[in-house]
Amino acid sequence: MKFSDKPSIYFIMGSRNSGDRNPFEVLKAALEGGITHFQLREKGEGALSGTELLAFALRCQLLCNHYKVPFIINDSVELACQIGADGVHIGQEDLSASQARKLIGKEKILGVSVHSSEEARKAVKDGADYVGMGPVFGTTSKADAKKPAGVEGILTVKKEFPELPVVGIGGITPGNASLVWAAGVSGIAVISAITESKDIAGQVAALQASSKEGIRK
Ligand code: 3NM
Repeated sequence: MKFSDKPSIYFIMGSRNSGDRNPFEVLKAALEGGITHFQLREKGEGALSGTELLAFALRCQLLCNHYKVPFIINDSVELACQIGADGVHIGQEDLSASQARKLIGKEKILGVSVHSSEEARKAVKDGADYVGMGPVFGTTSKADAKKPAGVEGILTVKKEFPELPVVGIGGITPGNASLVWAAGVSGIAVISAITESKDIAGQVAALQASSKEGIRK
């Protein structure tokens, strides 16, 4: 269930990301298309909370379980533990990765967003299974996103930690993903490339195909 040698297509979505479409239909189409990981990231205006978020998360989890795709929760270790999610993803502003690892146990997936080698070093020490690095390109999906960083940071982290799975994020599409794969990532994480696509399964296939254009290490 953790990161493997297979290129990972890591889909991220919350209830506010699917526009006019039913989020469960979008998630189902993405799962059908072959995403390898799903992260529930509930943010923004009108974000669900409490029992509504719990119900939403449980439906997403059921779908992911059906397709045997790891179900990862952004930020809330509490929610992840409550429903037995497969993992959590945390940022630098959340609780520390070592605290998160203690709370979720050894078997669950722990992902940490990092922006430098120093943060990556700490994430590794704290027990992260993978790190997310971004935004690689410009993104409109994250209100407080930093400036696009390109792939330099990814190259630096991969040099120091060749075995550490790195997932690139931010503005990634089938058209530019090969640049990210070429930097040595294990996976690419996307929101809008999938949520805004008319042909979701085709888009997931195109993201997968892009990994063959890049030179994966
Ligand atoms: N985190 P899209 S960028 C959730 O830089 C998220 O850490 C980022 O959405 C980071 O694929 C981002 O639509 C948004 O650009 C990714």
